[in-house]
Amino acid sequence: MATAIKKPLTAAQFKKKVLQHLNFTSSQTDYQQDPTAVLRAVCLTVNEVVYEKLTETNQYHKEHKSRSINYLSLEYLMGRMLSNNLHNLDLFDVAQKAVANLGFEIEDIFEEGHDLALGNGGLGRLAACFLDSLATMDFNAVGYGIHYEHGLFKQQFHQGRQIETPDEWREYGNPWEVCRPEAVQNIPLFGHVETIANTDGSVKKVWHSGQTIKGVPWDVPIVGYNSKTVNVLRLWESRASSHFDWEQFNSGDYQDAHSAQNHAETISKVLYPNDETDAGKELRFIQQYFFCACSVKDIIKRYSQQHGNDWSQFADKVAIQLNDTHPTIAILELMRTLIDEYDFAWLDAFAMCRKVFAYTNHTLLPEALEKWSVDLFNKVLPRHLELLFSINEYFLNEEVSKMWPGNDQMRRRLSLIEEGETQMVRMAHLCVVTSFKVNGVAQIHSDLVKSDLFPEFDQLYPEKLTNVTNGVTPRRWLKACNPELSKLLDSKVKVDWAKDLSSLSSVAKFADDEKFQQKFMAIKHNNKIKLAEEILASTGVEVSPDAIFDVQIKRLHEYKRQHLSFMHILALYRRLLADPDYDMHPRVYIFGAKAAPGYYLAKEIIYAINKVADKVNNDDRIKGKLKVVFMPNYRVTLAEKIIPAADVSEQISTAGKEASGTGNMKLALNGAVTIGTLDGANVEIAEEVGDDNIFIFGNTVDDIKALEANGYNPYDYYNNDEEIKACLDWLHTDYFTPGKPGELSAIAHSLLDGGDPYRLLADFADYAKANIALDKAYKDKARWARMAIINTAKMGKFTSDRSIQDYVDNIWKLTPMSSQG
Ligand code: CBF
Repeated sequence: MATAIKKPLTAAQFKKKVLQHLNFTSSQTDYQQDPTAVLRAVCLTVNEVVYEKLTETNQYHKEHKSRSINYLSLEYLMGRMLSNNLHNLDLFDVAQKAVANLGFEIEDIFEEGHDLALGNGGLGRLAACFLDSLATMDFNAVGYGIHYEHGLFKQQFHQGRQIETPDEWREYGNPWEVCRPEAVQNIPLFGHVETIANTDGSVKKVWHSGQTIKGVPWDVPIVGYNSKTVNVLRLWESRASSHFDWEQFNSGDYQDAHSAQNHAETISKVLYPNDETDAGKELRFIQQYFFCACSVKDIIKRYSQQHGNDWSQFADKVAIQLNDTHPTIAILELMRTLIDEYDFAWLDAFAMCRKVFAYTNHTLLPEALEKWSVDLFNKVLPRHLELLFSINEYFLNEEVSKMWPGNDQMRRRLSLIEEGETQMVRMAHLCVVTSFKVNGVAQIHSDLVKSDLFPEFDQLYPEKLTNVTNGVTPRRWLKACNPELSKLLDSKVKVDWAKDLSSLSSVAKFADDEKFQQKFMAIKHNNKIKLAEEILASTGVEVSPDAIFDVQIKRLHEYKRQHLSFMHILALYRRLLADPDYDMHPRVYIFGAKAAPGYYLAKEIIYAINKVADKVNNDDRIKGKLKVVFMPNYRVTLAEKIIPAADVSEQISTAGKEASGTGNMKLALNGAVTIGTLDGANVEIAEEVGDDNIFIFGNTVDDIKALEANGYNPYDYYNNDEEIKACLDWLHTDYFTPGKPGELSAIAHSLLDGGDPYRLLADFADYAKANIALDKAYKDKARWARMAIINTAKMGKFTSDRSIQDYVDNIWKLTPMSSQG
């Protein structure tokens, strides 16, 4: 297992198979003009290798009855699959040659592919990185999610404003998925619960559902890198349990004959485009239950195929990870199944759930901690609500009251039900009570989970709360996206760094080597030239690759503070207008971000950045020293182009708000130097690269708490800092929006009268100072090259392989294929 896997095909064989698929699978002989057909044929060729490995993987785990991890996530941000699969199968060169022989550049073929954008941001991308690592490390894992018809919306700008259009990622099919009719599930919803008295005095509960939805699984193979494993991501599509009303259709009522079908299909129609906030819709609740119920049934089915009706080994063979609270209902579904369908005693079922589930918390933002109304629960899942109440009763009486006797306040605080005008179910509490481990996603975040979010739970269950710092797959985020840098690293590192990222630390010894510095920075320069072309094509703005490429790419959210960088851009622009010789190295600010469609201020920030960009980019007075571009439709594929070209990585969230971040890791891995706050994984990045190789600024978590304790007043900064005042006042004028004064006022309002909820003004001066230090460092070419190299060399900790190993050792307790004999 540990040895390198033999190349499965030669270039000649690969080409032959592509031609065969063009001829016999799609009857497309005229392929020279049709790169889409070539893409499809290439994918089908790759799939031949993939499915053979998938069969072997399945057989192995069946024979060995391996313990599995079942990753439940409402989001997977997979991006494109072809390049990644080719790299992981060691077929990249082979495919490149074969495709060149057919008259195409492999990159042009990649461009024909669609992103699988079934996620919003960090959480969904993390899930994708974890699947890659699990397969690479030969663990038995299944990812479960929803087969959304429309993934994350496409973003365009119209006169600077975000416009959303639907994502049609599989309008004409997706070569990477296969439907599995043999694994369809039927999912009940609504209805009522009947209580039947047994002759022995006990009662049996029977849920009579009001509707049944069909869950149809689509499997996307997940190919490990240089490993034996191909796992699957199983995505559930909702369909009506019967097609349509045939009689109604025949009687001419065409519309209504389809209504049940339309209703059922709505469940998997769209990904909710909110990042970290609860959409609060019944449909979202049903989505969650639908995919959890399908997945739990599937997990039980897979287990039963190996162990029949013997439940004694279930908890030894099955672990279920809840990716945030979105899949929490899986807990209640397993409880219900064990009790109602397999006659488990309540306590045994509860004990089983406590051995099987583990939960990852991804945010402290209160608005993102999901709560569902008891009424909604009762309407959609009446039986589950009963079970929830019974868990709550047990928990409060047997655990809370025993730990804190007579403490009603504590019972209220910890209860799974929040009392108030409307009773709400606290999903995170249910997770903590019922999971055997709960983890945060970076050390500082996990510490805050313990100290600020769940301190009482930490007292109650001392070993339960833990940390697993996030990571990213170096296969996609270095090897595939930055081929030139990868080659340079190959030449210096003797082991396969893509599988052992800590081996890159050996490159640190070349950080002062002039020749190596030149090569490293020449690669960065080439990547910047390519990105400059992309920027010109997508925004019409010409930028110089000699400028500093300063990158902020992530979802748009106030806590991430894109508007801090925006304010600083205004400040630089002012300085340049006041003094065109103002000493700064030319800088290009590159933004990429989608705003949730209903998030007003986030959209105003996009608009403001675009408007200021229009002005700045066309102002000859500043001699091209400052450029601002907002690249539309930020997604995985665009990130793969931006990250290798970044000089500076902006990680400037308010301390305590960004749970971890993963873009920070990807950018540093590709030699970008971070300017950031002591937040999320920035703290650990700083520890790894050392203070000399990162620009840390701003208030710490404790400072922010102190500021708040003293009564934070944004006007203190406005009145005492001439630059802040001038920049905020500028936004009320029509300088950037001729004839329309006040069009950019929303940001100023939120920072002043709105109370500056993310303490931007408190960090502004220090951020500006850190930027001066950064500018100075960049002007010193050798110093900057050293910093960039050290960043790449010291990112070993942040491979998702390390995260997965932490989960395996401390939470999941899995054994890889190779060690099972
Ligand atoms: O843990 C993965 C990421 O999750 C989020 O995106 C989330 O959705 N809660 C966090 O905001 C990120 O900090 C984190 O890296």
